Amino acid sequence: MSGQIVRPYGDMTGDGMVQVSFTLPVPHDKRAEGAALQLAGKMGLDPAMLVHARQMGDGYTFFVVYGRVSHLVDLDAVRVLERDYPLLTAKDVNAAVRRRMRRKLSVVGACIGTDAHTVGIDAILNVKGIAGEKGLEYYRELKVLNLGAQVTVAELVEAARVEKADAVLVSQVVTQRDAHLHNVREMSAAFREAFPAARRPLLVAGGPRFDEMMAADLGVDRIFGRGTTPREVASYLVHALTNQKAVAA
Ligand code: B12
Repeated sequence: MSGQIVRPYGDMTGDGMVQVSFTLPVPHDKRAEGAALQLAGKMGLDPAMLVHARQMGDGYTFFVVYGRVSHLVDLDAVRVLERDYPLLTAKDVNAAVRRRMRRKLSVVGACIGTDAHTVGIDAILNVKGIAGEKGLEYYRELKVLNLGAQVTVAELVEAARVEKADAVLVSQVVTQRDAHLHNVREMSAAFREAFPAARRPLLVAGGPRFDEMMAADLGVDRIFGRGTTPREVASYLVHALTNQKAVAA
């Protein structure tokens, strides 16, 4: 159906215009600008216009190129992970935990590996929260331990054991050399090794550059991407732990 096919919009509906930015390891001169246009051409931008070029330190130039692509987007072929659980208020989350678990739901969170970007996990866990929503610490029926940055997998497993964690929340922001993927795989393997299946905590990974469809591949129960809010996470925990998983007393 033609209504399901769209093209990028730049100056006019359906004109296919897009803007891309990238850096080349060359000093800024005429040849560098030509190189940027060559790359844009190979990426399928035709015509391609250089709209910005600025040297970034010695020997690197940052470019913005505006141009036309001929590709079409088929909206029917788009596959995304839709939220498949209800979004609850804090009051409903607390009530569900009280009613179904009859004890506090224990959450342990950390930023693992060498990653020191704690703003994301803090936004989800700490009272101050994000986007006008309070973090999980605010929920009376959740017991939250935020281990902070650069936590090793061994430390995380041990903390989960001591805290009798129902859920372990891991943040990964740095993606250089796919560190986020390697670290999460290592973490999930360690939890599978350390806990029998029935007692393994729910494993949740989050960060701005994860593909939410990769949970099974990474061995975790759920992935949350950029723009996640604490309420979405609290609602998911309640859904997963009080509906689907046998809750260990
Ligand atoms: C602040 C910042 C820093 C601060 C971090 C301070 C801190 N205490 O966190 C400092 C200055 C220390 C820093 C250092 C570095 N940084 Co930095 N940093 C940033 C910056 C500007 C913002 C990140 C941020 O705070 N975002 C705001 C939070 C709220 O968003 P978020 O993390 O996406 O979190 C949300 C979701 O993703 C999700 N979420 C995240 N985690 C989790 C976890 C769970 C369980 C769930 C459910 C959800 C969830 O929910 C959150 C709320 O919506 C980004 C660029 C950018 N604009 O994003 C670069 C950036 C992340 N940094 C980068 C780099 C390269 C570095 C350094 C390597 C730089 C250097 N050469 O030293 C070091 C690495 C240090 C280290 N060991 O990790 C790169 C990473 C590139 C890559 N491909 O990996 C970025 C993208 C900048 C860039 N464009 O180059 N950085």
